[in-house]
Amino acid sequence: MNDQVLGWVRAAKRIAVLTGAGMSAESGVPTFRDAQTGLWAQFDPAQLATEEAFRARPSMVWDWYAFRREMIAQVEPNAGHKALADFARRHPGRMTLITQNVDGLHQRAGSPGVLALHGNIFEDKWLDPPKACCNAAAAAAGSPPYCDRCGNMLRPDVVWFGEALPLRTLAAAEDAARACDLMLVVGTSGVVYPAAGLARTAAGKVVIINPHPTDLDDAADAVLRGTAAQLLPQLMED
Ligand code: BV8
Repeated sequence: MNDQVLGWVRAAKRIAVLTGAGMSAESGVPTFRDAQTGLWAQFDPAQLATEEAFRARPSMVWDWYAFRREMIAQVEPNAGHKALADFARRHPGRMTLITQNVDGLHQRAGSPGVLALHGNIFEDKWLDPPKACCNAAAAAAGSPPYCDRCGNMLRPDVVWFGEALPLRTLAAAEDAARACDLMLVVGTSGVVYPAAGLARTAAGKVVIINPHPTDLDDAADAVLRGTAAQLLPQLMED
């Protein structure tokens, strides 16, 4: 373990953590870089995770999310998720956890106040603004479920490409980046904005934890070539 980075963690009063899909890789959740499986193998997630794709092929996109939900429901938070949650519990108010992940694993590990920039794959919302007849609890079964009075469809409550991030969540994440004296950037390729931009607005030192090079390596004060479940328990041991 890098003693200099360990020293930065021990000395930091305000730690911001930004995580991506690599955070959940050791729980068994494929990352976006990983090849897609089955029916969706020929699609790039950035093509599927869009309102346009959903309106064009609602049942295929809905089934992709249903497949991902079923897979995520069967996995557990890994040692990396737990190390972050346990640190936050031992040091209340010292860490702000910002995630691009929609899998809810940080929340299940017990991390408080998770800033989920891209939503939650297990939540639904109406595709079009709901009318008085649109009652999600009574939606007609289907892929996707829909309002049998007006035809409005339910969609996953995640942020698709081309959609704005939840303003308050993003503002809180930007505040945490500007106020931190250390930012840990874990398991993200740093390709998707505005989330990746947080690593470039961090006031404090930036430490990247990733087994492979990322688009953010140039912004880092230190790069730890390793995995989330291996390195985070060592880093967050205090
Ligand atoms: C928006 C939810 C505007 C859905 C996702 C500049 C500024 C603003 C926008 C843009 C911009 N440039 C381009 C854009 C547009 C776009 C974008 O960024 N495109 C990219 C492709 C270039 N951004 C958007 O569209 C965003 N919206 O800007 O709206 C706007 C404003 C006002 C009004 C209207 C519109 C919305 C982006 C959110 C998209 N939704 N997820 C779903 O999940 O289905 S993004 C999704 O992909 C994930 O949430 C995640 O964010 C991203 C994948 O990235 P990573 O998490 O980094 O994962 P990846 O697989 O890439 O990498 C994994 C990493 O882990 C690797 O580095 C690997 O080495 C590492 N790893 C592997 N194993 C391990 C590991 N690390 C540690 N341990 C291990 N064991």
